[in-house]
Amino acid sequence: MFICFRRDTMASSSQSIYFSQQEINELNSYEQGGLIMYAAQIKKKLNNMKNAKLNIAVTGDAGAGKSTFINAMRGLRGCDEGAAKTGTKETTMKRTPYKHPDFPNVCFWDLPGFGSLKFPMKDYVSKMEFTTYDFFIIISQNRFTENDANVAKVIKNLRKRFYFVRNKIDNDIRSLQGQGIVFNIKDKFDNVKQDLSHDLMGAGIAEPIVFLISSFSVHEFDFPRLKGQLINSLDGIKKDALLMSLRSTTVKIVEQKRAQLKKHIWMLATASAAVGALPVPGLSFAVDLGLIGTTIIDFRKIFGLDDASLQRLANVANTPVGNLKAVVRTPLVGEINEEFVKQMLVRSSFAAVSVVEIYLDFIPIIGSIFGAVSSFGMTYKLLTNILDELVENAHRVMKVAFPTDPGHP
Ligand SMILES: Nc1nc2c(ncn2[C@@H]2O[C@H](COP(=O)(O)OP(=O)(O)O)[C@@H](O)[C@H]2O)c(=O)[nH]1
Ligand SMILES: [Mg+2]
Repeated sequence: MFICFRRDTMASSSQSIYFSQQEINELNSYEQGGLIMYAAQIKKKLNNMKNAKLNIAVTGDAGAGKSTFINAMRGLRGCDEGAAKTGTKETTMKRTPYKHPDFPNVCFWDLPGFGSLKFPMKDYVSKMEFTTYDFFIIISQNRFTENDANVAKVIKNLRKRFYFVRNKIDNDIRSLQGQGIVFNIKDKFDNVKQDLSHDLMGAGIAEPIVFLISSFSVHEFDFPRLKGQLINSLDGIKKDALLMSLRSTTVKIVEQKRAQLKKHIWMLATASAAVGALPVPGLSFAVDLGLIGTTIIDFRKIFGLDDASLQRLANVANTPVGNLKAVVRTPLVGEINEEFVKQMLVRSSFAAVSVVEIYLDFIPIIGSIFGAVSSFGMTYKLLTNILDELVENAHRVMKVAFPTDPGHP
């Protein structure tokens, strides 16, 4: 088998998104030690990636829509199991955590608005444990207040990021329409943003970033742009944690997930070929069938193609789940066990494996070792095919769920 390595956009090994230079040096020092040590290290990294924690704070006055926003980010409606209660009077002065239903390492923290509390800012900052978050969302249902600006200043001093989210924009649009006012939505949005930015700058925020959203419409207004900005503001494994947890509500998100997961596959293939690899009857090479099975299940969840995710998407998109399931055309959504994985490998081993393009996060010195191990190439190819198949299905599902997304081919 001929294998050609492709390093994607990486200019040099020091620019790995997942590995520090020290880790790369360590990995490359295994040249003499062989594949097993190397692969064990890679597997450790995969586990770290899976367990990467992300803590997102959402603050703002009572009634602004914090709980509804948190539910939207988790793909839930207010009535769904595990959803944050909405429309209720805030009775707690404590922060409340809401884990993502599928990716519990991603946690949204509902913080009572500073304005509703009777204690000074420094107490608010320590009680709400400001130092523990990766970034902050400051949410309002109309203009931002001085309290919002003061909270932002504290966050800035902590060298953390914050975003201003003006929620309930659907109400504004409805109210204009109700009055028979003709307006251009882009101009209207620009005006609202200018006003909000003006207020915030007046309160001492240098370059406020403002998004206009409706927490009821995750695929409309600035919601997709907000998600994009949040993803881009993070690096490495935290970036992946957020991206993978986001519901596949736009073509862009699905494609970003595909691009990012492609960079995981060489690691998964290395671990499968070396760490838990066992000879498989009927195959001429040893692989870790369990790891491949778990990976398929993880990928499926990431693209929202498991039963629970499809149901949640149907709820949010207000479409019968049967309409979504009708366009799913892959056996990858059924039961995944080791026998299933083996059959896939047996079938794919008949396909010609001539050139495998491998996306590497960095060029390992022992890169040539992969070429010698056919189980690496087979697993790599299998997982790449699986990823592409799931992505095609995710696109079909989304086209039914959100037919207005302009990104559809
Ligand atoms: N029209 C509209 N209503 C919203 C939106 N977000 C929240 N709401 C409603 O506003 C009320 C307060 O929302 P909630 O999430 O409980 O606010 P919280 O007190 O900040 O947690 C509830 O009745 C929500 O249904 C939105 O984007 N658009
Ligand atoms: Mg609430």
